[in-house]
Amino acid sequence: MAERTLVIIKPDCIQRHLAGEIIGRFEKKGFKLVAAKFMQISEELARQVYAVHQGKPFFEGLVKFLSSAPVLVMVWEAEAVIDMARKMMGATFGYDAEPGTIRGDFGCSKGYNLVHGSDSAESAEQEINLFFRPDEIVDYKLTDSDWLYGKND
Ligand code: DAT
Ligand code: MG
Repeated sequence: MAERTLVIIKPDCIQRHLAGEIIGRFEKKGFKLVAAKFMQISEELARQVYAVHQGKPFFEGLVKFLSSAPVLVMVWEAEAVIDMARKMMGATFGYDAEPGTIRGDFGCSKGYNLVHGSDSAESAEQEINLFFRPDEIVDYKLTDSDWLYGKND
């Protein structure tokens, strides 16, 4: 089965009207959207999403930011999608991110960074389970998948 990753279009990205731009980049790349939810993340859930950063100096601010306004949470699927999505997002902050990446093209903050993407297969599985029940992830075939991926999908 192709890999899956959790992507969050964060509060700053929604407020800056950039959600469509981000979705468009992943669509055009050829990733398959298999789940999506527009919601406001509770402080408790934000703590779970960023549990690995608990104790770091920026943790409380990060939790406050992620739960401050609505987000769009998505699951995207493709071979090696975890690494590809993170490459497309760029370095953690727009200040350092290369032009051509999402963070590099749309941000210059050292605090807000528009998007979240899972960083490993383990965190992807864990993060997807935080937001979606198995029956909320849609199983279907893109009609152009042979053209997108070759015949090896
Ligand atoms: P990434 O989002 O690139 O995976 P990360 O997992 O290291 O980055 O950190 C999670 C989030 O925490 C990141 O999106 C923004 C915030 N963050 C990371 N390092 C920070 C720092 N030094 N100061 C403030 N916020 C930080
Ligand atoms: Mg991370």
